[in-house]
Amino acid sequence: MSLKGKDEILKQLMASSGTPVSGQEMANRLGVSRTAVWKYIKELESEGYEIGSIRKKGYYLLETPDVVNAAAIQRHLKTAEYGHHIQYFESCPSTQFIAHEEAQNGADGGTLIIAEEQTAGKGRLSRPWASSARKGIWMSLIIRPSLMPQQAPQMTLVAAVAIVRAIEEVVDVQLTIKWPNDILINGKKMTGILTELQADMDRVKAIILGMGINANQEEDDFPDEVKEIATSLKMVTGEEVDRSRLVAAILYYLELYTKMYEKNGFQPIKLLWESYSNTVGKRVRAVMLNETIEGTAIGISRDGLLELKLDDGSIRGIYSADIQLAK
Ligand code: BT5
Repeated sequence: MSLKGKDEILKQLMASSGTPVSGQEMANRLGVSRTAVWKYIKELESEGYEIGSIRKKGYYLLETPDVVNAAAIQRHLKTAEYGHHIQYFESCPSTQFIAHEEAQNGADGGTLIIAEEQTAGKGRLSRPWASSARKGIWMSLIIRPSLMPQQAPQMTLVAAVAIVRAIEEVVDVQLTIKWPNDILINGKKMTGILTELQADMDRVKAIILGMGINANQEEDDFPDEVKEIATSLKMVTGEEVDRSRLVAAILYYLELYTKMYEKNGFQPIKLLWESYSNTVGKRVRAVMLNETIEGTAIGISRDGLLELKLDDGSIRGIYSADIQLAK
């Protein structure tokens, strides 16, 4: 886990939990001068960290701003691989674009790209994704699982289950999953997932898992077009969520379930997924690019397709669609 100087200092201050760490000691550990350490400290203060200092004893952390940078996330991290490399941006067009580039340039599996704000966040079919500053979790994880390209779409469902499990661990809320990529609270969208693929004909090179999680927004933080349909964890519970703790929990469950999927296939994930589904058993309308069909959702197949029983009794597997509950 290699961190830049400033991050390394932040990590040391966090690890000491309030006990002063001497500037000289930090300088020695990093192999830099004491003036360099002082500059890093000033930089951290300008980012909102409150750092105290006691003569002859050193620096200690008084207050941490709510940020989702590498040091904040890695403090909670329990994974073997995911999240050990983190690229953090105050603002960027889309973490998904950056992750694609990094994956093409050979970034390790488990590399996370995360931003406080996206100016051109996107959903499926290039729909816009509202990503207001410092309120949500906007991140893209590069994974390199040993899967065939046709197994990649199921990763959306693997990710949905992982995110639900992680949120349940951190926040007391009731969540449901709407096939394929929405996590809902009381019928409103709280999380969207965008799974994209870099592959040869017979081998996945990288999957870019884009996750947009509404954590601490108020209703007014959403643009008018999504106000009616969107919600955040804070809007439901009334409490601020510790975003970096939630990110670490999500990475933990993503690693666990991705490994499970690679090793044991889709069946265990399918059972978990169905237990959270708000779609199974309901009459739904599936809006696809060139047709719309209605039927009763009876489950998901071994391959992650949504299975609809149509009025003529036939069963149809849906690969990709927007699902609406039929009246
Ligand atoms: C999705 O698409 O739900 C996938 C969203 C993935 C976003 C992440 S953020 C990190 C990474 N970087 C990116 O640029 N993207 C990924 P889809 O199923 O197509 O849903 C898009 C629709 O959700 C929009 O057309 C709106 O109706 C609605 N929407 C937009 N922003 C929203 C928000 N913040 N919360 C809830 N709904 C939203």
